[in-house]
Amino acid sequence: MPVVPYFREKAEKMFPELIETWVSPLRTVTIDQNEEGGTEIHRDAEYCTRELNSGDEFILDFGDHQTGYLTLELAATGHHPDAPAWIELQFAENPREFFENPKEYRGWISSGWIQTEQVHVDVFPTSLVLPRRYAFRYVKVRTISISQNYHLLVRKARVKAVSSADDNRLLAYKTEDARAAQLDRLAVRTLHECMQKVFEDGPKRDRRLWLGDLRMEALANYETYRQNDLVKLCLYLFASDVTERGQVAANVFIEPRIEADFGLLFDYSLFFISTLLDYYRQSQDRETLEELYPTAMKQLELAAQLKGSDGIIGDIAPMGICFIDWNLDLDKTASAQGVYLYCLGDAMKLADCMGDKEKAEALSREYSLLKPVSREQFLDTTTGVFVSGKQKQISWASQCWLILGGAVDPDEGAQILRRLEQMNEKQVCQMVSPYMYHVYVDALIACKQKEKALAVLKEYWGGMADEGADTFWELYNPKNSRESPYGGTIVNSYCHAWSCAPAYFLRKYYPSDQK
Ligand code: RAM
Repeated sequence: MPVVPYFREKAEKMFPELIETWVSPLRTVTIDQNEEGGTEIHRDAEYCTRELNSGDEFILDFGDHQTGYLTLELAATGHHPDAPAWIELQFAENPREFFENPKEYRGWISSGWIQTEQVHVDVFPTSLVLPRRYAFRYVKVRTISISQNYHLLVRKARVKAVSSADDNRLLAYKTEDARAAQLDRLAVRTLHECMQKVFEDGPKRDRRLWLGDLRMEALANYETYRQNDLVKLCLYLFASDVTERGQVAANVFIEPRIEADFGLLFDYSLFFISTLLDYYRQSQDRETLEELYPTAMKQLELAAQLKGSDGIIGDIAPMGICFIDWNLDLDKTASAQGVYLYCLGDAMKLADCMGDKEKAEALSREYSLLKPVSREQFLDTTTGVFVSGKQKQISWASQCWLILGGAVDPDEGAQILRRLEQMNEKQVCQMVSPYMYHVYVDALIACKQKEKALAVLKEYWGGMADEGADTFWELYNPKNSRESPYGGTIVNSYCHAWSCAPAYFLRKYYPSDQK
């Protein structure tokens, strides 16, 4: 994709230093699976007291989610080692990962993401420093083969944990509500782990800057760490490598050099507008607004070309595909219209901030025109809810996005959401990711349903907490614990920043116990 050198050079100077913290395991454990598929964790004899032979194993528990580099101090006892120690390491964010067989994974994304490693060690004592960064709370160390003439000792294990989130800057969140406090704590930890050189989506996978994820991470960041320069860097990274037509990518690699990925997502490109608007509102950084405003407006312009004469977004292929949620059955026609409306509204506000009066007025006219048109096009008069596509699919996503887009007023939006709740679940295409649940909570708040929004936060994110989460997950379908769009849960990420919504919503809308 064509590089924009000025933005590239600016971005290159903005990468943050990572804060390094050495963390030792809290305890050694055993983990068993129970009949319901859950896991049970028990304390075990300390790892450093053991003399290991072939086939022995132990699990280190680091007490919380870590993102970093593991070092093991290895030694040998007995006769002089006459063969290498062959060791396997397995890292798990969620203990369930230990019960999934990597060899059985047949999914469509690379099994290279599965966090296992095998090493051969010839000479003792030695410090075994793993070169790759891992995301985990637990590490299983298993000896595949040790010669009968000696035993292996792991004298010490520790991890050099890395993050660009500075805990000294973390704003306090005070509440008497234990559940809210718990959700906030887990959400902040999730964000902390994903704040690296950029806002990553997840430190296990894809370890990369995605625009849709960035929008939500930035929102949570404004309520927590307020490291706004990291948002700024990410915006410049997206602006620094755009398609020939000027579309920003859905995600960007930063190593070995900055390079946009080739896959394009219609909705993610549009969210450049909202992310810039949110950033400007928080930072009042005029220079960035002025420099990136044309890139933002370009996204709207490209999307506007997809509208038919009726004002409805048609074939979105020229801008890639529409993401919305990881539910593969979802019809995205109505959601795409909602996202367009939502970003049109934000573009209008952005033009206003810029003092670009003419543009702001033109967008405002378009917005007023398109809201009723979208309502009419997608609202089904029989059921009273929005439908999408030829099959007239009813989904949570369509309702939430058209509500957020302003196709209906808050009262009607609230009625629509209530109607959906009363429908038979089988009739409704469900949400499967915290990303989409964030949008649902947002829609509830837009419809002045704060009580309900809080209940959803507590029930959905609380569900993950009750399953033992240390950080919130990429996918969570309370009705299907095997939910994965990838063809296997072993590659799912269990620390995914698009799920840090509780820190954003709780702190912004329910401060100091005003529930
Ligand atoms: C997943 C990523 C990311 C998301 C994209 C669309 O693979 O982990 O979080 O934004 O999909």
